[in-house]
Amino acid sequence: AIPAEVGLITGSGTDLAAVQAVEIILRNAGVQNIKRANDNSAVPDAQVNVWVGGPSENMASGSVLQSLGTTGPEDLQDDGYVLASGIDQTGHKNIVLAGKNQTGTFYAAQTLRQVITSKDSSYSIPGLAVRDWPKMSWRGSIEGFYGDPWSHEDRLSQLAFYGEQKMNMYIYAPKDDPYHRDKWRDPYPADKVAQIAELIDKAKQEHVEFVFAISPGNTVCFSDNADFQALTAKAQVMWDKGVRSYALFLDDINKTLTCNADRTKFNSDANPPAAAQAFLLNRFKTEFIDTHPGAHRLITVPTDYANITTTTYINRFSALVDPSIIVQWTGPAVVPAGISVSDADKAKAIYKHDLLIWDNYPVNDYARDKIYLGPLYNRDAGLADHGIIGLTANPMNEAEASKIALFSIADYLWNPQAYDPDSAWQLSIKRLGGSAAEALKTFAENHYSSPLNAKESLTLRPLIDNLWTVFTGSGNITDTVNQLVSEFTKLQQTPGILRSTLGNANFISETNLYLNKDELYGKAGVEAAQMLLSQKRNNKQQAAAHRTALDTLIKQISVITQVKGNQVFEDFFTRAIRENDNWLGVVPATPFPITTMGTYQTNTPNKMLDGNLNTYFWSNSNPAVGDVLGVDLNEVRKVTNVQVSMGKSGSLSDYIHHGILEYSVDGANWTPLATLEEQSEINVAVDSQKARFVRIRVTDTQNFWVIVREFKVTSEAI
Ligand code: LTM
Repeated sequence: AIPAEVGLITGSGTDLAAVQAVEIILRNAGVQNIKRANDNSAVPDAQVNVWVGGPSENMASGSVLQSLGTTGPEDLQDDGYVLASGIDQTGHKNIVLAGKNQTGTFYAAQTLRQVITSKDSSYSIPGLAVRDWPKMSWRGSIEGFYGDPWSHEDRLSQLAFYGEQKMNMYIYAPKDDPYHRDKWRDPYPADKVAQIAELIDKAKQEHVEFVFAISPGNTVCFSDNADFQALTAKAQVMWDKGVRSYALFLDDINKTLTCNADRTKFNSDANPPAAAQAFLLNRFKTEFIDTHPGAHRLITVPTDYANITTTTYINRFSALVDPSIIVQWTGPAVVPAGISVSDADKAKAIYKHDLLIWDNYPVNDYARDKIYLGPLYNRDAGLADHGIIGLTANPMNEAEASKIALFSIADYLWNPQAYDPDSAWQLSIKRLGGSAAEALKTFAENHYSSPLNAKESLTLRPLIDNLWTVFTGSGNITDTVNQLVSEFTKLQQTPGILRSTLGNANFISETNLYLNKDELYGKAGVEAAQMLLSQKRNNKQQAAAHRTALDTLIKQISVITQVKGNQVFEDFFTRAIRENDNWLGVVPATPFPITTMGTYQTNTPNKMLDGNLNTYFWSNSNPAVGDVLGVDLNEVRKVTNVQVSMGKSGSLSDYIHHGILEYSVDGANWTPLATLEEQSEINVAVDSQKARFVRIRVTDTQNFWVIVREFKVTSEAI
């Protein structure tokens, strides 16, 4: 048990931020009196003594660790630590936080916070010995997105969060900070310098490396002295404020050399832009980094940054750029579905430099109507052993909401072997949600999927599927509907609960429109489920009342265009309305297109059912794994043949390259008909199977959109 009075023993070299953190942790654990001492004075007379600092900071901690039967952190790698608690041979209770270095001690404090438990307002710590160290050397974020940069308050809050999560790098590179990119030559105004200086100090306190980045590539004359002076002058201002790490970024620029001096100097090279860029990077390295003792390795990102096969540009860039410079790489794609060790090996072989991943998750600058509140997926555990020295994640413009994903990323980076995305996510929700964790979970799981990992509405989706199974077959419809209603009611109440109890005003304002839309989705879901129940009970009056309410809510939802619709809910409402129309006899039971993909221009899904091979459905992006398209026959029929024609002249590759053709009676349980690999024309005879739905489900990623000229299902009435 943690008593009301504890001793706190520090050494002359003990990390101050660690001591401060320990004091706050102890106070939060009910400690009222902290008796301070240092390592060469008498040990405080307290029931529990807390020793902060490893042998390099606090002379006494080694022997206390020994008396607890634990060895010190000396053999750990940098930033590792030992956290031990127990009773020594003389019966004294001790807690020791011993880092290999100061950062390690700071991390021991972060772990101390996590291992204290509370029950009935008393606090305790288990007897333990933790020996812990990071697998990945650099773990952090890069504010590298387009659109509204984070506010100063956002950044301070991020840095505090990184300290807690043992992340140690923050790269300042907001694309739309004018002084970072467009007006890179202009000095930051004094008020901005003052703010950045505050960030630098905060980062230091949180043991986070603050990397100051400039993106001059669009307008710089690479060989020009005046431009070089402008660059170093800007870097010097930040040096004076405490920056020791720099990045010069060259992503998303035109490779054409814009000034005569560059053309004269580099045009004879095998790749002039690579030669020009390497010249500037190397000059900055020798004339700025090397002349500033204490400066850390320069970081860059090349213009081809998402490759695993080489280009002439990459060949020259990697040959010419000084080997000490760290190169950022986004993985095998700009927004990759995953990053494997084989990708890392290929990247290392072509870039030939230490690689720091610029991970474009959970960034949403290319989809400003979505937020990604799921964990990081599909990064191989072994990346650190394959030339990757770290990973900085590019987050969303929504800073507070980004913390859910960043939590999982910190977890992955510290110990990739033990990383489990789903449990990291659960823990993240628990820590960030506090007493509102349950509501935060409901909210987050309905905004879960990254574009490449379609896993939306984790709780509601199976309940909706189950409803359709029971609705079209047998089972207790009342219970099934009640379960769904209760979950949709939870969704409806979630925004109110988060607004009143999350205690994070910035999270609420960032996600306000999402919360508004979810509240309406919750209400609409209740109405849709109840409409279907009334229909089953043949209660026309009640069904009509729910239908009217549903129609009104759907209109209100559609007004919030700034937030993309939730496909699971939209599909549920579409089908519920169709079931209702069919029941009322409003529309004849004609086949209806189903798809989870968006539409390009006017090439709407109904065009794949119009019997005309010259018109087609065209998706507006590459399909994600799990995306579907097909037909709802509107009643169960005997299917005898399925014929699908995809792609068209001029866009021959626009078809589903990897998929499964499958059918279903209820729209929830599916039976495979054929595996589709690289087939744009499909013709499958079916042995009079009973089905109402036939679809193709995407099973792998591809870099082509999808065109379906015709999706023809031949069937007979039962
Ligand atoms: O990824 C890189 C290297 N550059 C840009 C980022 O600034 C941007 O945020 C992401 C996501 O849109 N894509 C990029 O290409």
